[in-house]
Order: sequence, then structure tokens, then C-alpha cells
Amino acid sequence: MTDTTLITAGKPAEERLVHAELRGEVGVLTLDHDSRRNALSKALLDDLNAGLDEFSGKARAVILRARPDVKVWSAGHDIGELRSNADPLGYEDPLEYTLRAIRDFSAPVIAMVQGSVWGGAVDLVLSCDMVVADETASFAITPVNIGLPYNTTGLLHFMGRVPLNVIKEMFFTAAPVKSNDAIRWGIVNHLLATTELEAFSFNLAETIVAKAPLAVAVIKKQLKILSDYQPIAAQIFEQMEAMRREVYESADFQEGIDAFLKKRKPVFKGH
Ligand code: YXS
Repeated sequence: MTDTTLITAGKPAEERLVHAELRGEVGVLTLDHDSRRNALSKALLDDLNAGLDEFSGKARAVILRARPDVKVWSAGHDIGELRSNADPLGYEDPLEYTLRAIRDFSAPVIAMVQGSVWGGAVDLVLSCDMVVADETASFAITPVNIGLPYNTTGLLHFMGRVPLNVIKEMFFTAAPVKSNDAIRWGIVNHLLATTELEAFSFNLAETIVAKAPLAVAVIKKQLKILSDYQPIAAQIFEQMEAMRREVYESADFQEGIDAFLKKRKPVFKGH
């Protein structure tokens, strides 16, 4: 029987929005804020990052999951925390920090997905090294629902994983991609029946744990360096940032946030 250690460094378990436990050398991060549909608030992300930090040097594979049988894996960025007067997905944004932390973590991170995934949580899933899902999983990237211009690194995350025509359909429609399309389009590595998902995910993690950790870590880092290597002229980058600024400073973006928070349909006027 694998020994399990619940990590509660600095915070009692009942206050944590993400639980961290070590099952042998498999770290398990469980999103647990269903009342807010696991929205990626700074508070939730702080708990996720604290758990990941605790796994450093101890976990040879990590599983990122929600509680069993949730309808919503994560509702994405906490819209109430989106700033409309500055880049809402800037380098220092808590979600961007977490995406980097997962991509930089020495061991592979497996996203185990049940339920719907929204907005920035799709970027979170794609920032994991592998995705295992069941038939209840769906993936919707939703900036056009609130008038937000996605950031360049985020678009590159998608371009590294999904064909361009599929990315355009996902971003332009914000429609949830159902599990059978998610496997077909390469968003998901393995699609399982709900009853098999957990055992398969832990078996995948244990397989990785049994391999040489230094080789696994360096290959993960090499692949990150190679896939992140997207030469782009400074002037082009500045041009894109100027284009994005026009959008996130627009009245439409403020309207998108207000409409969500007031639970009404947004009325976008194109400025
Ligand atoms: O009414 P209360 O106070 O109980 O709160 C409700 C929701 O307002 C809240 N909640 C959220 N709060 C902040 N940010 C969110 N993303 C968020 N999602 C939900 O949680 C409470 C329960 O939600 P409710 O009643 O709607 O649950 P439901 O089961 O009826 O519906 C679940 C969802 C996920 C279908 C629904 O909550 C929803 O559509 N949420 C928004 C999903 C979304 O658009 N996410 C994208 C966020 S923006 C983002 O991630 C990126 C920046 S981007 O825009 O680029 O994609």
C-alpha cells in the first residue's frame, strides 16, 4: 500500500482551495472550490503553487485534478479579478505565473480531467505535459465572450498543440470542444470511461515515477526550450501588444466583465 502524505504546510487542510498530497512519489493536486466552480482566483492559485513547491524534490510525477465527478473541472480565470485598465493576462498575472510554474516543474504534470474546462483553465490543462480525460470532459476557450484579447504566449501554447483551423474555431466560437473531438484534435492524450480515468491516470504516473528521474526532467526541459523557441522581432511583438492594448482598454472588455458579474448578456458595440 503506497504511503500517502497530506501536505498542509502553512494552512489547515479545510482552508485550502487546492489539496496537495504525496502518494509515494506521485504528487496529487486536487482543485476543491466547487462553490466557485474552481475559478482560478489568486487564492486558489496560491494554494496550487504552494502544493507544487512542496512536491519539489519529492514528486517524480504530478496529477492535477478536481474532486471526483465534478460537473465543472474549472471555470477559468476568476472574472472578478480581471483588470480592465491594464493587460488582464500580463506576465505577473497569478494564472500566468502558475502556467510557468507547471511548465518549469522538474517532473511531468498530468491533467486528469472530468467535467467542463473554461477559459484560462484550458491553457492550464494545455500547460500540463499530458491530458487524460473522461467522456464528460469539454474544453471552451472564451475570451470572445468577454471581449478579452488573449496573450501571445497563451496563443503559442495552443499553436504548439492544436491545428490552426481548430484553434480559430475554438477562439472565434468559444464553443465547448466535446471529449470525442478533444481526442481527435490532440487536446487530450487518452479518453477513458469515467470508471477507468483515475486508475489509468495513476498508472501513467507510476510508470513515469519508475523511470530515471534525471533523464525525464532534462527531456521535459529540452522540449520546453525547443517548443518555446519562437523567434519574433521586437517590433512585431510591440505591434501585437499595441493591438491587444486597444482591445483590453475598450469599452467592450469592460462591458464583458460587467455583464458576467451582473449575470446579464453583454452588448458589444465594437469599441
Ligand atoms: O452567483 P454566485 O455568487 O454563486 O457565483 C457563481 C458564479 O458567478 C461563480 N463563477 C465564477 N466567478 C468568477 N469567475 C468565473 N470564471 C466564474 N465561474 C463561475 O461561481 C458560482 C457558481 O457558478 P454558476 O452558478 O454559474 O454555476 P453553473 O454550474 O450554473 O455554471 C458553471 C459554468 C462554468 C458554466 C458557469 O459558471 C460559467 O459559465 N462560468 C464562466 C466560465 C467562463 O467564461 N470562464 C472564462 C473566464 S475568463 C478566462 O478564463 C480567460 C481570461 S479568457 O476569457 O481569455 O478565456
